[in-house]
Amino acid sequence: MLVARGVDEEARQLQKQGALDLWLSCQGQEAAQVGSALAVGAEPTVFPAYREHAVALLRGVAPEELVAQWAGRTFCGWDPRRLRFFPYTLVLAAQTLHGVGYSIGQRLQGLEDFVVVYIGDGATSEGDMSEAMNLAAVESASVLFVCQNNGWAISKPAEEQMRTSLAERARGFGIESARVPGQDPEAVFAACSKAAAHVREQRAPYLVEIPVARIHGHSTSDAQEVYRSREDIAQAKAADPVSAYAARLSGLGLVDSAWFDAVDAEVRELRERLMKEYA
Ligand SMILES: Cc1ncc(C[n+]2csc(CCOP(=O)(O)OP(=O)(O)O)c2C)c(N)n1
Ligand SMILES: [Mg+2]
Repeated sequence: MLVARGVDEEARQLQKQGALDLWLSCQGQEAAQVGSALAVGAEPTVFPAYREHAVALLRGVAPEELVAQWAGRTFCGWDPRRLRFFPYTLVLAAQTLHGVGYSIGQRLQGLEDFVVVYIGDGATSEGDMSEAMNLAAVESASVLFVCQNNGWAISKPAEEQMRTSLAERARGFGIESARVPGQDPEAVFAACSKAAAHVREQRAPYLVEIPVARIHGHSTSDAQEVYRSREDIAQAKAADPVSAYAARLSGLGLVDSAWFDAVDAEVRELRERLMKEYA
């Protein structure tokens, strides 16, 4: 979580300097991403949206590969086949159908068919998501949908987009689901472990909805102060999962300042690597 936070912050700075054209921050969503990624492990193929930076880093995407597309250097940046982490998908919800189709195709060939699809709350309003959930349910596809509900589709609040939770909507399609708060990586890990076991054992889809708090604007081109109350932004910052979990682990005596120093050094090195390559 600390590494993802550091890389994300460096990318934000690089964008301000004009080295990147755009950046979509994952700050506030690290616990949801790390908890879910660690719970599913290395086997499944992951179909991300576009801000799953912590998942990408855990999958082995190098920081300089992660930001390459945002500098306009390439379409993707990493090797999706080798890392089993597909390219970021900017066309909202397109990855849901790609993921379900991929899983079905893998099963037909007798290959690993466990697929994880990441999606935001706003993208679930796209027809593709409904088609993907229905197809996954009908075909009993081994797909875990992980929905990070950060409450916003750019400036459109989630409560203006839906009358039910995503977890409830999934059940309407015949997909089992759970809703777990995204501040605590251990709670996310537990819920996603259960979900992954369901997908593996039942060979059936599952949806986990994870409410998270988006700390920054939708992208570096978005001034969230225009449409979001000061209190709401302050609350998101106060609910920061990275500092909360760091404080919790320190309080329990599980990590000490030497451990934090070592992580800081790793983060500094990665940030310097990014600066050298892009600034
Ligand atoms: C098909 C399509 N329609 C509209 C857009 C413009 N757009 C980009 S991001 C976004 C909001 C997505 O919100 P959400 O799915 O909640 O993801 P978040 O950015 O909050 O992580 C919109 C409307 C797009 N990229 N693709
Ligand atoms: Mg959203």
